[in-house]
Amino acid sequence: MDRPEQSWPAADAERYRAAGYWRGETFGQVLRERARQYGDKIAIVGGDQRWSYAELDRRADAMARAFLDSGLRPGDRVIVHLPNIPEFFSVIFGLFRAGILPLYALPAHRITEIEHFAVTGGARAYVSAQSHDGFDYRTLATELKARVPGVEQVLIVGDAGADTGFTALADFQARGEASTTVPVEPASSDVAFLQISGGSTGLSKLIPRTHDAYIYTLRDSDRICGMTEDSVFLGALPIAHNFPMSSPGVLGALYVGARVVLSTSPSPEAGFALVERESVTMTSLVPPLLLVWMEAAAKTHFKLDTLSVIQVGGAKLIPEVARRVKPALGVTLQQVFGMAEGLVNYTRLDDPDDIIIHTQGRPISPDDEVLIVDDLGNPVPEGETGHLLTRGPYTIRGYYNNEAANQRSFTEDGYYRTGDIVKRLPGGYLVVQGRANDHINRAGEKISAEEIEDHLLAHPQVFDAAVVSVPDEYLGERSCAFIIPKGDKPRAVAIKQWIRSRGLADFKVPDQVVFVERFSETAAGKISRKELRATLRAQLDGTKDSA
Ligand code: OOB
Repeated sequence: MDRPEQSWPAADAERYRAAGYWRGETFGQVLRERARQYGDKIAIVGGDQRWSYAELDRRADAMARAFLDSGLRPGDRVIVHLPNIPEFFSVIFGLFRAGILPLYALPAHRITEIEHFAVTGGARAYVSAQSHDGFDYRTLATELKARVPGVEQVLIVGDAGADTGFTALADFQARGEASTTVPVEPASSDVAFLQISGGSTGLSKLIPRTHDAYIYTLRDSDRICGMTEDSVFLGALPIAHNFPMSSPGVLGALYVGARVVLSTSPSPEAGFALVERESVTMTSLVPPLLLVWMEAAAKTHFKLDTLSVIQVGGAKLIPEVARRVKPALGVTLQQVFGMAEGLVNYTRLDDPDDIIIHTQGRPISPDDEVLIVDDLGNPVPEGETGHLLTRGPYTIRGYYNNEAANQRSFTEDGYYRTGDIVKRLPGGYLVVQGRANDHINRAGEKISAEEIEDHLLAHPQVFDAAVVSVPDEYLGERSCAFIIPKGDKPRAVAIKQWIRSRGLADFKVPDQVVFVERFSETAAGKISRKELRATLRAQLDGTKDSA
């Protein structure tokens, strides 16, 4: 690992190996092994491409050689900013084999987020698609190269554009095919890639995940979720996110020799056609999408009867909706409560309905340690609500190169402070009650209030700003920006446009803008932003945009 404080203490590591969790496998070896076992069996379906395990293995080899020949070295970081397309896999498995770390960005991210990842991750290359969802990523890449000189190379899936200096991925791979470079296999205890945190306070942090620990979650997730070599998993959510990537997700599917089907849109229109055509057995959704899928299923002419499990997570699923899943879709619902930092909880497929409907599941591992504590850090009595702390065989012990965040987010004895407020039922099942800190969980997308406030404060007509979450029937939570104007009051639409113009993901644009003359006496007297936000949230009560 890069820095000792990010790794597990030697005694814990030894315990996790002895328990058979960490088996010394790397992603590169796993793919080689599956290509040997499954050869021509189709591994990945996306657009008009169908790649077998052997084909993916061959492409990954070529990519690994091309990355090394291009001057990248083991341990370097590369931003992977791709939608749900097969090339996602040739790129990441190529990087894994070369010992280079992918840093996963979400398709919704824009220049400001990507620049932050490039700088904090010290990225040397950027890989994106020509365009997706009406956005041309080549313009982002041009801006990125101008802003961050450390990003030396840009690879584009599709047309790299004239005079951009970018390389088309197909050409890059062809170079790798002609090369004789032999990559050196990384160690299984090495960091395989960097995930990004939801960014509960301030900007997103980078999460180092090792081969050993991540592959362990795939193996046990496959078992818990019933993923076998006969399964067909539909990647409908953006697969760069930890949930559809590994719970058990697309990587869990490949781990066990199943088939991955990729949808570039999470809509039921796109998803249902693929379910019927590819006989999909399992997929994962966030709660608002589940609602849309249930509604659409009542009217669709597509056959969905191969679907047997739908997993729902990323944000709280309310019991009233959970109860309707089986009748509406004829599938088993599995609730998933996880985090990119590690801990993942699942309801088990054979749990009684009551557990499946009312809880967010229990941890993957018998060695996941879960502590529920009060504000002072003392354990609460069993069954009572408190802050969730956790450590275990796949929960990180520290963020990548971020000592300040590590001080805040980890206890001295290595527990990760999740920021979630939960209670624990008999059997270890967790029920999520809310968040301790001010992030907004908008349909599973995490937004840091602080990050948006900083951008609002940069507006010339904003004197002060506070961003809060508001309960929303459809999204779970939406965002509301309270603004004290400076001089002429701007219009709400102009404020929203401002956030967009700052080069941020669209989901971070405040859903609602409310202008106030001042923060009320009680609120203004508060010392912390956190208390101010709480006071403002309480005062909201169905208010609409001010302008
Ligand atoms: C998943 O990962 P992240 O890193 O985007 O977000 C983690 C946070 C959790 O700390 C919690 O606040 C919230 O998302 N969350 C849920 C939830 N699942 C996640 N809140 C309530 N109910 C749930 N079922 O979101 C993630 C990673 C792996 C698997 C599943 C989700």
